[in-house]
Amino acid sequence: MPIEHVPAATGPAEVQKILARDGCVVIDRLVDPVLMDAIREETAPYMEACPTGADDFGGRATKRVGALVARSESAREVVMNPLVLGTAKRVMAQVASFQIHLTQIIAIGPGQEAQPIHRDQWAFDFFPFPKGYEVQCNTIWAMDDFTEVNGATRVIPGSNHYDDKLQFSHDATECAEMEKGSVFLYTGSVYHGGGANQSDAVRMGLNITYNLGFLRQEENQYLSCPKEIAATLPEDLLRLMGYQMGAYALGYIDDIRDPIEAVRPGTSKRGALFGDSEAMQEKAREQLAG
Ligand SMILES: O=C(O)CCC(=O)C(=O)O
Ligand SMILES: [Fe+2]
Repeated sequence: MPIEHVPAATGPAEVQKILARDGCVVIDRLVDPVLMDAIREETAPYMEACPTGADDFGGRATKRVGALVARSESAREVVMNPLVLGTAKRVMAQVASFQIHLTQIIAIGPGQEAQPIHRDQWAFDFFPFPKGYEVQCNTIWAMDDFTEVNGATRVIPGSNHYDDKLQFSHDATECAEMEKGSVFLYTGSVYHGGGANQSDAVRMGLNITYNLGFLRQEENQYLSCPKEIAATLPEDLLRLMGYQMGAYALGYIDDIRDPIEAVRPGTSKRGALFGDSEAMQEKAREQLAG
């Protein structure tokens, strides 16, 4: 089944309808490509300083730059895109509110192999959400033209209806080719992954995702306890408050750093990247093996 493309003038109800059916859709040329260039410029120093991924899922030739609300004024405009927000509200209509899940420029470098095909909702420690109960509405904006050769996102349209924890090769996928300024929308339930970059240029995508408002702690520990007090607390208490990874990729700060680094620089067990990356990847493999 091919990926459906719709024009920028499409309404949110129509976009949500396609997402419910296919789990994905491309909205062609939704914003002026100049906005993508502005984000690239505003984040260039962070991209320069960002390390490449620590494992195969993150991508060893891939950089992931986050904290975009803080770092890029132009990214804020994209986060607040009315058609995307209108669609997200409909995709997650079963709950009182939704929120930003992550903001991240994914820069896939030349030679990067294809990312394993996955569901983004596996981030929630592989919790088996019921079919049809969407916990995320996700976007990848093309900051470059996305082509099969430079690593455009791969997806299996309709796989939002499949069983959980399945494994696929890239032969089963379609390629989300699109022009710069277009956006690929996809649910947390659709199987997809970054493509292999066989070109000699970096492929930049702007991944902005939204999730259910209730996926959080009841008392907000980060705001209830001032940072000056947090700095005086023992590490095990800090981790219990939430200054730790909740699962493989849950709760990181900025460029995929362990949140304990915000209060205790140098405390992360494996440098700054993905605190317990190997242990959490191992757990993810176990989960997939059933
Ligand atoms: O960069 C892409 O095209 C997709 C990346 C992705 O799916 C992810 O990192 O979860
Ligand atoms: Fe993903």
